[in-house]
Amino acid sequence: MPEPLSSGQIAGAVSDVLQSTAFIDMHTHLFQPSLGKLGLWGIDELVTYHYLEAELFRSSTMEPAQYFSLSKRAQADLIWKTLFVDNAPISEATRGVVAVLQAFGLPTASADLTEARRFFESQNLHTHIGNVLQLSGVSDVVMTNDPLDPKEAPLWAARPQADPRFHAVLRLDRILNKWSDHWEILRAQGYSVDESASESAGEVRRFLERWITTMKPVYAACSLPDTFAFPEDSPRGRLLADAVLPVCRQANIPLSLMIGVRYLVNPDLRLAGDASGLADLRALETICRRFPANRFLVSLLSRENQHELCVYARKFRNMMPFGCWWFLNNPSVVEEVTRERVEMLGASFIPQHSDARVLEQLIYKWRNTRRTLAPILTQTYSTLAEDGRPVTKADIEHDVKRMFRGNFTQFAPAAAGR
Ligand code: FIX
Ligand code: ZN
Repeated sequence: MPEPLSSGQIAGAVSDVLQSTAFIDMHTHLFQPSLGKLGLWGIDELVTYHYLEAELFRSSTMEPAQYFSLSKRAQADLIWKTLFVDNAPISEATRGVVAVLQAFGLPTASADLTEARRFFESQNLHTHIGNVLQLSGVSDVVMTNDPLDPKEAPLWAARPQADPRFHAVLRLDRILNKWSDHWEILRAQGYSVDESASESAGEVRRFLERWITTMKPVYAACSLPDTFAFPEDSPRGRLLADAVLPVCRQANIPLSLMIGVRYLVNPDLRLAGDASGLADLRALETICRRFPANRFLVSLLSRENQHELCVYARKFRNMMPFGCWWFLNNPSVVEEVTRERVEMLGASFIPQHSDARVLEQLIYKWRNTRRTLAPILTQTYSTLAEDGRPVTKADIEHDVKRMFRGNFTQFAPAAAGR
């Protein structure tokens, strides 16, 4: 019988377990090396992350159009000067860049990016990926792969070499949210589909099956607006019910629903132009109830939707809440959301994903997650011990492994291959 921890030992045990458990990062925009230039890394990409672009325009008089006409290097120089030199990098996203520089022993308060550029330019990508995963405490990275992305789709046709550390995801935003812009592309590829998608379900199933064979995705995914409704008399409503969900059942993969985006509320900001909105979760309720044989990984963008999500997770075991997505990925909100999830769901949820778009972001996003979770888990186990149930290190290991590995591989067994 493992020794129960004394109240003074719990914090140390929690921190040990968080540090020693390798996490599965179940949603990123990173790419395996064989997908080439799609994968972003290095200081210029870190500094021009769309989170920082949004912050730049609050501290600079430059018009977005002028900013986007600059070279990547000039954009990075401007953001570095504005947000890291002229102002202290106190926001979550700017502090993240500082943490990455520190992790590689680079100066964090330089006047420019010369030394940082020299360091990253000297890295061998394969070795660098290994170092970054090591520093982040991450064993597996789940990508976001779009079969209709004109840059990405041809790369898959060339049968890219798989990397066991990277897992593919079949991203369906263009099919479900932008059917009117994309049905003719499917038709040009030989699928007899129609504009209203009233006669297209069979052909879309054929398209999805082909890409499941090509990508071997661990799940399918789609982000959805705050106005998402289901059922809905629309191409999205029809294709979700008659194509996507049947194919997911057949392939035994879950569908990830990321709900609550207000797309391009300020289009001038491009990727930084999206916002969040409160969603009516009755769509989610209906989908979970109507499709019990499907599994759903669910993340919601609105802070105000988080309580309902916990309640629905208690009603539908085919739904797995995950992550504090995008604008929620800030310690104050992660803390609030995670405490409530532990109180209502125990360890039956996935606390976080990184949503990293640049490789080295894994370092600070997972450092922050471990830093925010440590006091929450310490208080959770201390309260349990206080209430009379002795706590062992094995209990903590079990729950942390479940939250950052087991819950995901239970819903997405293809990811457990390794
Ligand atoms: O839809 C998504 O996967 C979002 O995460 C992204 O579109 C978003 O731009 C992002 O990078 C959030 O962190
Ligand atoms: Zn994302």
